[in-house]
Amino acid sequence: MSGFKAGFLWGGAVAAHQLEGGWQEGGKGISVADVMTAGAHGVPREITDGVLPGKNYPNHEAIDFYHRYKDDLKLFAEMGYKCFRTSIAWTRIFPKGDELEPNEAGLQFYDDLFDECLKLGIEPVITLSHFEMPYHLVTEYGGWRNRKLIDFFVRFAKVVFTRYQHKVKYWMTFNEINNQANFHEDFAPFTNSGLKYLPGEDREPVMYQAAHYELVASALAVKAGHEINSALQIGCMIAMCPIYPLSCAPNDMMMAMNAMHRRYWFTDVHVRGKYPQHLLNYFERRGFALDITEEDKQALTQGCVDYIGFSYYMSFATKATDDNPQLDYDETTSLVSNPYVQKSDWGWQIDPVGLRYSLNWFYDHYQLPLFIVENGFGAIDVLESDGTVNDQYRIDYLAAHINEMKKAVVEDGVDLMGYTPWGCIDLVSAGTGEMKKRYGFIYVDKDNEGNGTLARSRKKSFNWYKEVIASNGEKL
Ligand code: P53
Repeated sequence: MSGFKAGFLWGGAVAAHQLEGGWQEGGKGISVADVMTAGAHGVPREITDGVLPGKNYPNHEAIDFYHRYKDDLKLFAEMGYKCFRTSIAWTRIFPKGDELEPNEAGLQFYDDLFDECLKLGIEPVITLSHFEMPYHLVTEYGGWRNRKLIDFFVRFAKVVFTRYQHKVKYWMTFNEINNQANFHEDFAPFTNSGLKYLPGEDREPVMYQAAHYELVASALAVKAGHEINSALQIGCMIAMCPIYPLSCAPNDMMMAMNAMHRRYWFTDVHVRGKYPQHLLNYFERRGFALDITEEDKQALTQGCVDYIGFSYYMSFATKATDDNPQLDYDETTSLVSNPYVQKSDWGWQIDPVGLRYSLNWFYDHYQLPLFIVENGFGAIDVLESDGTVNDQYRIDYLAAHINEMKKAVVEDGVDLMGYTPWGCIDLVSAGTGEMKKRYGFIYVDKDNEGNGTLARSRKKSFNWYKEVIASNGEKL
């Protein structure tokens, strides 16, 4: 093969809560993203008890895509997008999450959005749950620690699969489901699973329980989706940060292997429909008594995913230490800095080769088609007086990654479906809630405090990416 296959899905990616705004429009309910304030690098976002006066909630307005999507999609079409990845805000369809009937105004919004995409020749790629579950499910049910959420999620999935089956072919269930492997911090458990830990609670088994219910819900959704329409392609979505050993010392290598086990077992369950033995042994060693029924196991085998969607931003590194004889990986304490790579202003390690490695790792393990549904460079952009942004650093980052992606396809034979860089239009950062951590090809005039006209303008990378797509990845 000389390059990317015909029909390669070039595009861009976003998530509903990070760009739509309109947080109370069309009957939308409050989501977990609506109760998170703005933070900064090193300053965590605050998760408040409901929406409180006087706090800065950046997702409430975001970039007002809810009202401006027609113009924004035109800009994506101008770049030549073949596809556009976004999510459906669960709270637009089921405002509280536990209703029996969906909210028609929310369904209509996505009908209009998808129609507009298709009119422009852009195929929607849809995530069902991207960090925005109904907040009511947190306060009433304790989030995904409660088995009842399986039914609520599956109901939501069935409604949208049925409604959009002729408009949307590519789906993913839970965004970056494995982020919650980082359970000591409050961010990932809340955004992934609506988990608020109790003081002194042993967090780790709660995380495994919530993830189990999500994996069962995902499998049931995949099965239902295929029954509704066998043409639907339903994938998982994994945050891939490959974990390297800091040195070639044998125990560093074993530590890295254990770390990969602890961060990527989620993919095993999604793809193979069962838990890897290393994790079952770990549960036993730690005495975690999880609620995993025979019925659940059956469901997992019947809802294996069609492809693996994943994000790639950075690689990690780890090492063995004397105080950790079992070489257990703890994402909060076990990571070390890699001396061979640079970092972004937010401390994310920049490693294009890691993308080629990740593609090979996934393909060696699972032999399923892969879809890079996020990749990008969060940076501070400067708007010049003539309205342009000279973001050569972003072009350099993306070009280096596409180059490695090409090697994985052409030299290594990986089956790659497409590539959708993250935050193709500037939006609210998930991790920090900032506007100034920008990823877009399109600049949005808005700052961290919420000031700005929301005007859009093309950055230098806009024309560059247009050429990349037009040349099917040849002109970098
Ligand atoms: P932000 C951590 C590590 C890798 C990906 O992230 C992550 C996170 C969470 O911060 O999230 C994904 O906005 C996620 C997007 C998010 C994007 O990466 O923190 O799927 O919602 O915006 C970039 O810079």
